[in-house]
Amino acid sequence: MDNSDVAAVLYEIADLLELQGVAFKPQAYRRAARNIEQLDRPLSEVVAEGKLDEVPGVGEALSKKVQELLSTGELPYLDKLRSEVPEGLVRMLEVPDVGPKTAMLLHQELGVSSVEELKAAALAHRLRGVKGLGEKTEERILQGIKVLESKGGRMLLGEALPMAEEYVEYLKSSQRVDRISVAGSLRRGRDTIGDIDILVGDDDPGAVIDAFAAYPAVEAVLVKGPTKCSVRLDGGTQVDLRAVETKSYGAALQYFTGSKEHNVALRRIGVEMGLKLNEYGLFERDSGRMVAGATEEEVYSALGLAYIPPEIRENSGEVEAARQGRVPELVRLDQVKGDLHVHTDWSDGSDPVGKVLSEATRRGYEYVAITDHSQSLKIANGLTPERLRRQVDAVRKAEDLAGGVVALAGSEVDILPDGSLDMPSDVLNDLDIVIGSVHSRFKMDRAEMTKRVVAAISSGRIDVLGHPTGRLIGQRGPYELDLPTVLGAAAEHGVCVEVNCFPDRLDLRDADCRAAGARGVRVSLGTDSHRVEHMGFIRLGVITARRGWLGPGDVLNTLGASELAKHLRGRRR
Ligand code: DGT
Ligand code: CA
Ligand code: CA
Ligand code: ZN
Repeated sequence: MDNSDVAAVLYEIADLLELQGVAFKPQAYRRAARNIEQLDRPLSEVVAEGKLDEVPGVGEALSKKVQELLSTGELPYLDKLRSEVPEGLVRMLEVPDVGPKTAMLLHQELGVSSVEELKAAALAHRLRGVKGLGEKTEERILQGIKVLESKGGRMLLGEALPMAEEYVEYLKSSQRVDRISVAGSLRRGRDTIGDIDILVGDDDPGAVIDAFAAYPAVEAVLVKGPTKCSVRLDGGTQVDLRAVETKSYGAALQYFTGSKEHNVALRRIGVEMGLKLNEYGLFERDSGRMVAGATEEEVYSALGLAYIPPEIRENSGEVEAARQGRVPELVRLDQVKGDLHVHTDWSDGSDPVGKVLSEATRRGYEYVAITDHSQSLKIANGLTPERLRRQVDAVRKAEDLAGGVVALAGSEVDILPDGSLDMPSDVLNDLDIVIGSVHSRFKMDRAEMTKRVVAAISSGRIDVLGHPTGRLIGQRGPYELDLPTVLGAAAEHGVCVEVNCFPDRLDLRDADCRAAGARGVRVSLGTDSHRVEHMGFIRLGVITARRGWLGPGDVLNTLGASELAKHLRGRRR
């Protein structure tokens, strides 16, 4: 159990207590949980030194529970609470905008005790009759249920990708295997993944299938046969393995990468040419002779198509483009020369500037932008103008010590509800890069929100519009925003739009990236890192940009350090 596991238990206790109508205690549990999360060393160490009760908020009673949890991994008190509260009521807390207080209220007033019942009550407009709730809340809750449903059992790309890579590495190292790749939506890089698909090309796949089923993280083997196996991992993720002969590997990879719609379009082309396409190869319909199959390239080529990268196989114009030999060149990770959105311990990040610069150097970057929050974002310890000026000096000094990597002194400045910026212009003008972001009043109506964002873009003070739609996958939909109008303003004022690479953001999303590219608006890739480990999320942004058909010329941070500086200097002041 690490600190965040312990904190998660305390948060759950707080929710359960609140659902029972217990006063005060929930806040105490949350406070302790927050402080434990923020500790900079393992709780077990603190316990070993007998200093647990020195952690703020952890009193005597709590300290006993935490120790019990750490030593046994269990807590009967939690089990007891869980048994006292209906499970459906707990699941209601997953609906955005439904906290324990609201859930309790709805339970008492309307007898609602599951998400399904909540949805029915909201659709029947029974929520608006409950004191303290109104029409607006009712709409928000319905919207929240929709967001929850849309995520379904899906998992984030940023979670699935490392999980699948680890699995593939394990298979490669434990068994000789001819060919192996991830396939499905994961290979196409969708922002959420239903299940993980892995394809093996080998003429004797028995051993690798056995190894697949014996993977330590497997909780249950669902299906196992000579050419396929499906498992469920601890935590519930399903993984499908398919094995084909090496000579069919390319056709199978094409087939199992999908999308279904893309495959249908390809098969149709095959039919017109008198060919049959399936997961075993491309065959002449009449003679049955195999025309292609070992590689994807030869399959596409035999269909008269240029190779189509997996990320754009969604039947949204790519087949036509490939027929005309006009498949766009897509941006690659190795073309990205720096990260343009990083937080440090000056605001709500946990690492100092120097550590960020070391990580940028380690990644082979030419530059990295330090972009902490501005003062109106109080919970994030946003910087006042004075602190930002001091930070600029600190960034310059750190750059001198860093040995080569360029440190861009920047800010992620709040776009206030009236469209003004949370930092005086003279301070902004001394920065190397400015991201403007909306962090408050998400529920403005469409016209107001659009006006707010366009005002910031037109101010001439920001270089990048940060996480432009504000969506959090599975938690919060995009705010009401007229994106074409925003992109039009960005084009006019030469402002870039961000592809925020954080796994639950990926904002702009793929389709919106494509809209930006079509209007000649460049995107800026930023990880929004709050610790240096997050800087690895950059590849998720690259995948998203690729799904939006963007090439290196559409992405601001493919510029080298000096061209980037020239671009940025030319824009403001
Ligand atoms: P997911 O898992 O929901 O995120 O989406 P996918 O695309 O990974 O779908 P999945 O796992 O059901 O199947 C993997 C691929 O296999 C899919 O992208 C295309 C191919 N595939 C599966 N079923 C069919 C089918 O009935 N027809 C065709 N043409 N292809 C299929
Ligand atoms: Ca899949
Ligand atoms: Ca599958
Ligand atoms: Zn932000």
